[in-house]
Amino acid sequence: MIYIENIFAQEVMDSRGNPTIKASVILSDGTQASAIVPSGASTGKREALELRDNDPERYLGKGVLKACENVNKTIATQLLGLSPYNQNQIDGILQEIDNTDNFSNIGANAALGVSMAVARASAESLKLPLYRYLGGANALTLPTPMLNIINGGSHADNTVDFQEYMIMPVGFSDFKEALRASAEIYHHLKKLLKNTGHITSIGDEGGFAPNLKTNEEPIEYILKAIENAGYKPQDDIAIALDVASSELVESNGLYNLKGEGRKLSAAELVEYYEKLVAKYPIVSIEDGLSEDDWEGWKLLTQKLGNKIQLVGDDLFVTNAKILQEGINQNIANAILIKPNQIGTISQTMQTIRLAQRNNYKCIMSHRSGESEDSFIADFAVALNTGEIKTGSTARSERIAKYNRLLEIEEEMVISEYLGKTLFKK
Ligand code: 2PG
Ligand code: MG
Repeated sequence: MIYIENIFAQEVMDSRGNPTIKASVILSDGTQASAIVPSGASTGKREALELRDNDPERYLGKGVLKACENVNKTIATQLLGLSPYNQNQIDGILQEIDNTDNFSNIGANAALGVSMAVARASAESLKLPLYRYLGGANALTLPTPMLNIINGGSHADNTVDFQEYMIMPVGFSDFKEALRASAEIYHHLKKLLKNTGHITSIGDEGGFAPNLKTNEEPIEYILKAIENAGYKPQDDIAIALDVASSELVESNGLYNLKGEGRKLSAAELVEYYEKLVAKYPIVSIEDGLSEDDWEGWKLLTQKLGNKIQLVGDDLFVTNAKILQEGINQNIANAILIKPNQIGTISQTMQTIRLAQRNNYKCIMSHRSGESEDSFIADFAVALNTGEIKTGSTARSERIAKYNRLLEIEEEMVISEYLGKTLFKK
């Protein structure tokens, strides 16, 4: 029987220069695999705990040595000798060791690093690609990417309030071509911004971060870039937004659009979204209202729920219990999936399956603080999420995921898996 022989963690860097955990697992057959945990900036209040050292002497308090020690001592002691192939059992033990519902003892960063590394080691020891190990014969679908090409909010130091303006290449039959079109649009957007006197420096997720006057202007720029690149807005390329409005809401319930110098009530903001959706080819809005504004969410879902995708990120925090509550109350129709919001691969899968059973769309997602780890690319294919959000076509930590998806598509074509790649629009 193959068993887990060693587990250890070390502190490495994320894409923002903050420390994060790299967990490694060694199996008795000699297989060694590692995983690096990402980290968010606009985090939801109900996310699982990311354990930081809070020692001001190191990394401005952001060190993760305690979380590493939890892996090296507490977690390793409990998992050594067990089979790596029972992911559910491993993840269940991680939850038991922690004994809270949000990993507030050992840290979700410690738990997720181990959970991912165990899955990867298992796949490698069985000589299966990670997507095939996690998804079995059902792993069929290359996801439609959502590329964040203009960054605002807490991901950039500019005047744009909405956090993410994304393009979705919806009119293509394979991933490779969809990605090519997106990269071409990105370059055209750069040219356009430059020619109109804007800065072309980029934000945390590789999108440009110009100082524009309204939250509509980025959409206008993107539409122009799509046309300049020779594509048709809507038919070839649709627009998706992540407003990340939990970052905009004030204690009086008003949403502060600082860049535009106005404050809106939830009802006014919903009306604004309706106007934007009527005017532009917007197919998806994420976190349109704040995580606590469930009344506002009800209104938003009533008004736009049968027209476009309404995605809960801070709202659901990849948590099956909270998602179930949303399903019961008819709130949103899609969920963003971020494994580190919940803490283990098995819990993430549970949430995805709950969403899929209830016809909620799933979008696999990176965090704004990322690494070269491409786990989520395989995970998206494994669970047929159909969509992935992993930044612009710039910055290697974003490109790592796209390159992995290109590789997976190629692998499926070469192996003539079901005859062709199923890139789902
Ligand atoms: C989001 C994410 C990823 P962060 O809000 O969807 O784009 O940002 O990781 O900062 O929460
Ligand atoms: Mg979000």
